[in-house]
This record gives sequence, structure tokens and C-alpha cells, in this order.
Amino acid sequence: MAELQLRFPNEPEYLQAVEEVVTSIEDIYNEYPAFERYNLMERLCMPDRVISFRVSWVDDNGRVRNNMGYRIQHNNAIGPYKGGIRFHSSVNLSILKFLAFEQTFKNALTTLSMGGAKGGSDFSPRGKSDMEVMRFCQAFVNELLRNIGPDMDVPAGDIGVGGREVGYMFGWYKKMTREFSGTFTGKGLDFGGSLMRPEATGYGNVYFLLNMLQTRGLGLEGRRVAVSGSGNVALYTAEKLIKLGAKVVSLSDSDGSIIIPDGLTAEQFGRIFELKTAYRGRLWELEEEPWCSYHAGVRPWRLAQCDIAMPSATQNELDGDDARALLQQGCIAVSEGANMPSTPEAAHEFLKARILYAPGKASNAGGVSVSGLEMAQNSQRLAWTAEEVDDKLRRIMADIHAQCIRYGRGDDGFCNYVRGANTAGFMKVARAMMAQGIV
Ligand code: NDP
Ligand code: 2IT
Repeated sequence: MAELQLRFPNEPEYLQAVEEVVTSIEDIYNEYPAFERYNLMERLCMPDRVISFRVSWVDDNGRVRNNMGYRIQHNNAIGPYKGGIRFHSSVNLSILKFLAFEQTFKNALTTLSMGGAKGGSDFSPRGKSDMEVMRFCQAFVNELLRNIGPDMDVPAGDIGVGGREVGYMFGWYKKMTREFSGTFTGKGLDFGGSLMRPEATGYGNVYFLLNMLQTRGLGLEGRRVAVSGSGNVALYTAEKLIKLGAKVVSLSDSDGSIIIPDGLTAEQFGRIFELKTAYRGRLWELEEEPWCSYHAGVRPWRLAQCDIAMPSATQNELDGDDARALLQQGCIAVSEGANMPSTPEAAHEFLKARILYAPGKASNAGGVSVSGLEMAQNSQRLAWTAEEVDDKLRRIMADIHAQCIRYGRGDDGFCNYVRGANTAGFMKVARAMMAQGIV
């Protein structure tokens, strides 16, 4: 870690993600001297490739705008590079390197053949017209297209990138390569997208949570669940929770949070879903509703009285004080929908309290798993039914849970899911890297 800190002093998120993995796999790493002979950990801490470029595009007023674009191809030991694209003003190299690093271990857990990558831009789609977003996506892909392909690197969505953006990127890629391929996942259903891909991350996280609760003989019915975010992951998490009889007591966006003391009804959820997806609206627009309260500039953790927390917005959105507040309320489980939403201090609190705590690379892996299933369907030129995909998703989440238990359960029966997920993911990538020599 000291060496990495010297090499990459301005990359705090990246160092945070690496430190979590390194410390939790230390014991097993040291059991295999060959790993060190091959300098595996150091190799894994440096992405295979970092691609960065300028993206110039023209806004609706005819002004030329410039953004930075990136793709981090982290590791392809077990399959083609695979991972989302993030468009958000906060995007920088540190954030994308942490996400690509996490993705490598997450993808290894899915049981599918996918390496790890991540990309994005400091471009924010917020407040931009459809045509501006389209022109940006085209300029972005124009730079990226030599580095991606169905067997090379397959991008998808992440923050700020949903069906609209993937559609525009895929369209330009197809035009420039003259190939209709499965190079992007999260595509529209009419042109190769998989049923259930939009739902997959949120639903998958709820399936993972159910697996965790089951280990303690607990269920979801009537449980109060605090969810953060109100984008793709948060909305489908909330939808599934409501269907299963849980009470969703919060949602948030980057301006603030809503608290719903009695839990969202299906009808109220439907209105929020429409506000967020059809109108790209803001949660403050619900300020006057009698069934919820709006809190500007705050996150939900200290306000929502909950049994379970599912942070589903962004990294480091739940800190040590938030964690202590959740534990004080009697929170029994935290299942991460976002990537690295808990700060190291928060994660430490959860582990110390021995609650059920799932790190994102295990619990949010349903999204990339169904991306993998979309790649499989594209290769076959077939489309599976929603039931088939959902059934496979449930099995994959159960399999990921079993891998966490295998490597994370101690002699006293407590499962440290962080150690379990990191070790299981690492062992698979490490074995593949060892077998392929120094490349
Ligand atoms: P969306 O863009 O659909 O939604 C993001 C949500 O988080 C929005 O409500 C957004 O609010 C909020 N948010 C974003 N940045 C911040 C911030 N800096 N502070 C507070 N709130 C913020 O993205 P997704 O739902 O796809 O992604 C959410 C998380 O899940 C991310 O961590 C992503 O990496 C992770 N993830 C996504 C997967 C996927 O399949 N999409 C798969 C696995 C993980 P606002 O609208 O105000 O910006
Ligand atoms: O963080 C993630 O796993 C994603 N954003 C989904 C990646 C994908 O390739 O579907």
C-alpha cells in the first residue's frame, strides 16, 4: 500500500478500493508463495491499460464543448473486458480505476466469463437535450471504438448512462464498424437487449439480501428498508422490495432525500418511477406530498428508522457516523447496491457489530451478470424470456452468496462477506493469471 500511495498519490478512491481487497485477502495470499513469485498482487493493482482522450462536441447553441473521456481495461484473465460507462461531472481517473478494479473481482464472482473494465467522462447529461446527449455519445464512441468489441471489451451503463445513452453509443459504433454485434449491453429490447437487464442490479441485490437473511432464519415481510438513490439501481430495488412486502422508507438524489414513514405504496412508487424515468424529475418535486417529507442536502441514513439499509446512489455516501446511527436504530443488514457506498469506517462498524453486511461487488453483481447473459444471447442470436433470465439471475446471486460463505465464514459461524467476496473473486482471477504466464 505504501508503494501504491507513492505511485498514485492523487487517487484516493482507487487506493481505498485496493486497500480493502489487499487487507482482506492477505492471509490466503500468503498461503501460496507462488502468488508472490509471480508478483500477482502488484500486477493486479495496475490496470492492463488506461485509455484517455478529449471529447469535443457542439451544444445546442453552437458552442464547442470539451470533456475528458476514459476507458480503464483492468484485467482480462477470465474473459473480455467488461464494465459500465459513467457520465458524471465528478468522474476522474481515481474513480474509474477504483470501479474497474472492483469490477474485475465482481465479474469473477458471477460465474460467467468476463474480465473487468470501466469507462466514462466528466460530461453530465443532466440538463442536456436529447440531441446534445446524442452528439456527445457519438463523439465519445468515435474515440473509443478501436478499443472495444464483442470479444475485446464490452461497455454498458452506470451513473448517468442508461438505455438512451447506450442506444446512441451502440448506433454510432454500428455505423462506424458496419457490424451489428453485442459490443454494448443494456441495449434496447428491439435491437439485442436482454429482458430483465434494467431490473437486474436492483432485483439481484434483493435476492442477495434474501439469501443473507435466510442464514439467520429471517425474512423480508414488513421490514423497514432505507434505500438511497433514485436511479436505475434504487428504483428496481424499491420495486422488488415492495412486491415482497417490505416497507421502503427512503429514497434520495444528489439534492436531498425523501422519508416515507409508513413505507411506499405501489401507487406512490409508480408516481416516483414516472417522475424519475419519463420526466427526469427531482425528488424535491414531491415536497408537498402528505405521505413523505423532503430533506434538502441530506442523506437518508440518520432520518429513516429502518431495519435494513440498501445504499444505491454512489461511492462513500454512508460514513462512520451514518453507520453508527443505523446500528443504533437496530439495523440488522446492509446490502450495497452502489459500488463502495460505505466508507472504510462505516464498513468497519458493520463488521464489528456482526450484522449482515454485503459489499457491492457481491450484492450488486446482478447487473453485470445479466449483461453477461445479454452477451450470451447476442452470440446465439436468440432472446430468452424474462422468466428464464430472472431464474438465471436468482441462481447466480445464490451462487455468489455461497462463494462468500465458503471463504468468509469463520469458526464461530459469522460470515464476513467482505473477506468472502474478495477472496473468492481474487482466487479465480489469480488462478487464471498464473496459468497464462507473465502477460
Ligand atoms: P443512475 O444514474 O441511474 O442513478 C444514480 C442515482 O444516484 C441518482 O439518484 C443520482 O442522483 C444519485 N447520485 C449520483 N451521484 C451522486 C452523488 N455524488 N451524490 C448523491 N447522489 C448521487 O445510476 P445507477 O442507478 O445505475 O447507479 C447507482 C450506483 O449503482 C452506482 O454506484 C453504480 O456504480 C452502481 N451500479 C450500477 C449498476 C447498473 O447496472 N446500473 C450495476 C452495479 C452497480 P441525481 O439524479 O441527482 O444525480
Ligand atoms: O458496476 C457495474 O457492475 C455496472 N455498472 C454494470 C456493468 C455492466 O457491464 O453491466
